[in-house]
Amino acid sequence: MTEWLGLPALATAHGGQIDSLIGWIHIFMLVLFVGWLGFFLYCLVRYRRSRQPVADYTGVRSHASNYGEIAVAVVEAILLVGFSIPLWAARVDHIPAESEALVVEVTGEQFAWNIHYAGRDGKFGRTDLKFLDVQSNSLGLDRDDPAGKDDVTTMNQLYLPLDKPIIVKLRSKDVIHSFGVPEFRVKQDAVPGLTIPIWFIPNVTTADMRTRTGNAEFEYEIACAQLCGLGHAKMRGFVTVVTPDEFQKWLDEKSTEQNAPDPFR
Ligand SMILES: [Cu+2]
Repeated sequence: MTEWLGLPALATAHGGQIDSLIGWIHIFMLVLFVGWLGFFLYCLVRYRRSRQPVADYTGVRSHASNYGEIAVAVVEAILLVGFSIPLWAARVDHIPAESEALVVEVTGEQFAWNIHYAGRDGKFGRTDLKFLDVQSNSLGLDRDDPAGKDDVTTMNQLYLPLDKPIIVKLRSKDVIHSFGVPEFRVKQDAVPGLTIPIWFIPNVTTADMRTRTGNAEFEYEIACAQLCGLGHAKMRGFVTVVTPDEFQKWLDEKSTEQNAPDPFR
């Protein structure tokens, strides 16, 4: 229904609602635009100098324009109260239970996205500044913490299973970044000092999207949507949506690989 807007392909369960809201706003604004433009043209002709040589300081006596204004305000109130606020509440207030979702911590930094999975136990390992190493441990994960033994971290590579609620807990190490994935209809600032949850259900795998768009190299891209410094333009991450089985396999492999005993310790 909203193809005429030319939005990016849609790949989440809630995205249709966002698109239809955007569609309705465009329709109402088009009506307003045409209405006001028509009124403007009418005034230009009706009050032209040859027809209205002397200014009338009283102006209109009918209430037609008041009714017009009221109608516009009512339509805007309906947009806000009837559509936007309920949709906003559904996105922000009703976050699914963590037990039914996949929780991923995503931490922005200049200029990359750090991704952290809890691993099989579902518990995130402890992080501490003293373990932080820009090269090898950019989240400061304590690998000796039992909860962290199976954790998986990646940089700029977010793997997600299909059709499962995903809760992304957004953080930032330095300045304000913004996590935006256009196909997911998701965009949220990452603010230093805050942990902000967002959630969505991806419903098209990367492979399906490649077939659908006819682009064999298609990737979902996490674009940092806040100008965050000189390297902002190269702050790109990639989301790969796979089937739940493929996801589990990937996570297990990474977990084994990243938590192999260190021969030098
Ligand atoms: Cu950024």
